[in-house]
Amino acid sequence: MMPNNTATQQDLPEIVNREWWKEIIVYQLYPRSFKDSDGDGVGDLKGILSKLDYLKSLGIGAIWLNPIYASPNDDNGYDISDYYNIMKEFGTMDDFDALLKGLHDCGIRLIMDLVVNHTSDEHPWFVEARKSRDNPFRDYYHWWPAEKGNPPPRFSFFDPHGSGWTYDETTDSFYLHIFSKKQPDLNWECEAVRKEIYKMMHFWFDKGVDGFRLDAISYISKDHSYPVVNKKDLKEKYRGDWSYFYARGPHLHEYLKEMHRETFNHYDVVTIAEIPGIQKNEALLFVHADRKELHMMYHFEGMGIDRASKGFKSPNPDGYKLTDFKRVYTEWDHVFEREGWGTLYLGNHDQPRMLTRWGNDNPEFRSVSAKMLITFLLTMRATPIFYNGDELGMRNIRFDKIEDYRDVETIAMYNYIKNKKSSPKRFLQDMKLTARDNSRTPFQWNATPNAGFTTGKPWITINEDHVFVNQEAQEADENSVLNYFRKLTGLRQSELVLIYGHYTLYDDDHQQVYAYTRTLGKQGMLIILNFSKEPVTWHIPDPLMVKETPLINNETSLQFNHQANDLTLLPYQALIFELAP
Ligand code: ISL
Repeated sequence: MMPNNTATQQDLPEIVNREWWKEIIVYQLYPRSFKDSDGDGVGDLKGILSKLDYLKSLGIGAIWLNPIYASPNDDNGYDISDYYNIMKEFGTMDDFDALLKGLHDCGIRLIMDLVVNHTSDEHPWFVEARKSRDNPFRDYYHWWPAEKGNPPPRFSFFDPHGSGWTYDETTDSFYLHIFSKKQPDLNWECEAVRKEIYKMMHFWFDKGVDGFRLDAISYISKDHSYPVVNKKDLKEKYRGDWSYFYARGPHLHEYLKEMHRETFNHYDVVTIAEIPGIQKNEALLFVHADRKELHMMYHFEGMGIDRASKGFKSPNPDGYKLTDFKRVYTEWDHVFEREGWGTLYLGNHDQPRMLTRWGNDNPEFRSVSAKMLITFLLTMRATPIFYNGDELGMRNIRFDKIEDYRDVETIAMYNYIKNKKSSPKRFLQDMKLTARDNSRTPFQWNATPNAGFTTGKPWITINEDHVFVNQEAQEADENSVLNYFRKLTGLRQSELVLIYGHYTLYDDDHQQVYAYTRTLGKQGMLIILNFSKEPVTWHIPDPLMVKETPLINNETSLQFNHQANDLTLLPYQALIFELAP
C-alpha cells in the first residue's frame, strides 16, 4: 500500500529516491503460531488464508513470513531440507499459491524468509556430501579431515557442547555448523552452490513473491583457513562476538553483488538482510543503492542495551537506560541520512515480546505502554518491522521449566550449562525474560481455551492471559491496542513526513522522555513519548511551537499548559503534535 498522499517527487525535493519498500509497514508473521486450520496444533498456510480480512484491516504493506519450506524442524524451519516444497505441517504448494494471490488481492506484498547460509542435514545435498570424501556434493559444505587433528574451535549456541564442528564417522571428518548440528553451513566458495541458490531464488520470484528476508546473510563468506581464535582477542577486540570469525569473509560483497546481478536485478523486489554484529560504518557497504547488493538490513545494537555483560542472554537487572535507547536509534538514523535506508524493530521471533522488554506488561500499564511503543515504531525514519501479536500487546509467557520450551537454542544452552556442571537455575530465571519462545506462543484470537488458535493440542503452551488479551475483545473496544495500531498505520500511510521526514532528537539526556521531530518541507510533527511509569513534566523546547490539540494521544486526557509550552505526561503517554507553521 503506497501512501495515499498525492505529493510527487517534484513537490518534495527533499525526498530522494522514493521506493515502495521505504513506504510500507512490514508485519512479521510466525506461521507456526498464527492460525491452525486442521487441528494438528501447528499453524498453517490455510490458517493464514482464513485471516486475510484481519491482515488487510491492519494497514500493513507487506508480510515477512518466517520459513515455510520443507524442513525436519530442528530450528522451526530454519533448517531447510527442500527449497522447492512446503513444510508438510504448513500445507501444500497449492496453499502457498492461494495465499500469495490472496495477499496480493488485498494489496499486501509477501516477503519470504530465506536461509542460504546453511541447509538441514536432511537436505539431499548434505545426505550425499557425507557419503564419501569424493562425492560430487562434498564441496557444498565445510569439512575438516580428522587426520589434521581437531579443528580450531568454533562456538555454536545451538549445540549442547557449544561446538560448531561435529564429527562425522563415515568420512572421518568434521563438518561446520554455526547453528545446530542439523544445520550444516553451505560452502559459498563452491560455484555450484551459488548457482543452485540463484536458480531457487528465481523459482520464488517467478511465482511472484516480492522479496526475501535473508537469514544470517553475512555468514555466507568465511575465512577458509579457519584461524585459531585467540580468547583474549575475542573478548577484548571483538566484545565476545563470534560473528567476526563466522561472518564477513573475504568474498562476502563479491557474492552479494553476484546475487544481486543474477537475481534481484531482474525483478521489482526487496531484500531485508539480517546481519548479526554489523557496525554502523559497515552498513552502507551492504545497502548503498549504487553498490547493487541489498536493499535494507537490520542491526542488533538495540538488542544489546538491556543485557548484562556476563551470562547467556542474561538481562541487566536494572533494565535499560532510555538514554542508550535514544542514542542507538538516533545514531542509526544518521547512518542512512543521505544514502541507504534503515529498518526498525523492537521484537521478533528471536527476541522476547517487545511489551515485556521495552514497555511494561503489568496490567496497569500494559495497554498504554504497548501503544507508546507502537507510536515509536511507526514514527521513525526507517521501514518498521512489526512482529505479530504486538498489535494486541501480547507479553512474555515466562515458562518455569525447561520441559515447556521448544526452542533448540534454549534447550541446547540448558544442556550446555548442565554439561559444564553449572546450575541452570539462573539460566531458567533469565530465560523468562529473554528466551525466544516468549514471542513464539500462539496468537491470541479469542478467550476460548485454545485462544481460537487450534482445536487440537497446541505445539507450545498458550499464554493464559488470552482470556483478556485477544483479538476478538480488542475489535470490540475502540480504545484497544489493536485499534490504536490501526490508527497509527493509517497515519503513517497518509503522511509522507512520517516516512521521509528529517529526524531531529531533542533532550538527548532526558531519562524518561524520548522526543523528536520529523520535518519535510513546511510540514513537521513532534513526537513525545514517556518511556517511564512515572508522570513527568516536559517543556517543549524553543523555538518549537505545536498546534493546540495533538493528532495522536494514547491517553484519554492531556495536560498542556499552552502559555508555558509545558506538558505533563502521564506514565507511558505518547503524543504526536503537528508543528505550527
Ligand atoms: O537468536 C539469536 C540468538 O538468540 C541470534 O543470534 C540468531 O541466532 C541469529 O540472529 C541468526 O538468526 C537466524 O538464523 C538462525 C535462526 O535460529 C533464527 O531464528 C534466525 O532468525 C539459524 O537459522
